[in-house]
Amino acid sequence: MFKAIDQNFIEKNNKKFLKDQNKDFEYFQEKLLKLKLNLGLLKKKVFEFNLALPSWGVGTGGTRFARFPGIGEPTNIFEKIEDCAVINDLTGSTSSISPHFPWDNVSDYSELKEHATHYGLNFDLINSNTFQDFSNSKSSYKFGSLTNIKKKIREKAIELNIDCIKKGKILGSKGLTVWLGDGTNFPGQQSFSKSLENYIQSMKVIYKKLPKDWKILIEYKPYEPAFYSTVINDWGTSYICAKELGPKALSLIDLGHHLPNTNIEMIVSRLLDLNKLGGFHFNDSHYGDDDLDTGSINPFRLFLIFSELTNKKNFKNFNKISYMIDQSHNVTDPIESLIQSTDEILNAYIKSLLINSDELSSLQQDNDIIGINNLLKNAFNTDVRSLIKQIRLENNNSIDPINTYRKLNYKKTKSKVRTKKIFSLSGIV
Ligand SMILES: [Mn+2]
Repeated sequence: MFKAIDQNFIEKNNKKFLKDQNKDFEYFQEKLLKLKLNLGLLKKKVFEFNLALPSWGVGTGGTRFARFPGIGEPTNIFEKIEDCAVINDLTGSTSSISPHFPWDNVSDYSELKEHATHYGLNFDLINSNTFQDFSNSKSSYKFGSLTNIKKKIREKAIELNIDCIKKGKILGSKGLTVWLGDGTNFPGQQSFSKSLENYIQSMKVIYKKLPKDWKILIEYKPYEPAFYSTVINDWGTSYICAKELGPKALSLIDLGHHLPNTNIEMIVSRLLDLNKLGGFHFNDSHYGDDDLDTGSINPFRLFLIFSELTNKKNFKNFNKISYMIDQSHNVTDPIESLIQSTDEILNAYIKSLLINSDELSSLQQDNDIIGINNLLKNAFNTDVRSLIKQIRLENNNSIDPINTYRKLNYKKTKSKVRTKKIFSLSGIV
């Protein structure tokens, strides 16, 4: 750690927040005593939680209309790693990066791994991209990739995924996330049944190539880019495929990949009960897959999701699940958004740990609904920020990461060296 930012700079900046922090943390500790919670244990749980950053998230995203890039944007995966390291040096919670291939293709993957290690980062799950063409070849993904009616195109998409596994092995990753844009815009355009069958057959070939200690995550989404039907459209379809493939196949929940008002926390519970919850893509949304910053719209929902993950029954599996941020930063500096989102996720996580599972069960036994509501709201309304700050202080990270980051003038400095024009990718990913 502390390769991207001088540790002394962080420490110096922390000093001006110390007085307030000590006061706030004292108050929080009193709260913990009342709740009969062990501070050491709580700190350990937060410290052990790892959140992966998406390589594409440090660049400015865009809508399908346009992209408005900021200054000093990373122009390649090496620079993206550098930006991720800035976030990790400041927050101490994001020591891994999730690459996307072919976007992040390089000529030497050992060199890439070394570069990340130098910055104190490792590689999380690999993402394969078969939702766009990367060459002018005739075998286009226009009508689908792993589910395409043409065998030759399915084989090409399978090959791309296998290639991702090969790259991931060198990088030290332990899994592959597959999300497809495959679907249709017209009734009757494709057979629902045949395309799902093609998907399962294609995934079986990829599954066979997985190393022993790898997992493969099936990400679902109801619509977009296909607007009439999507092959892997919901958690049920994802679960059926994961079950068909075997124990290494699990479902991935991207919070934005649901129709409005879907009870996501209930899906979390279901998939946990079925032992098929493999990972999360965190973001927030208001209308559809908006890819807004996590917790910026509905922090209470995020808290309820974590409450399912951390309850007495499920917590043993908490650290087996992969957690990643997946959002598109159109109007902010992506580094600031990712710091803020990390804070929102930690806030929701810690607040969920304040819920007493036994007390909740007993209130449920009595059908004491107001009591239950109070129990949840008391946890949700507790200000846990001083705990996050304290952990950062003790681990030499920044008490106020955004403040420290702004003092760095990082992007302005980078804009002098990152002068290469980036290929403009419009569209949310
Ligand atoms: Mn996603």
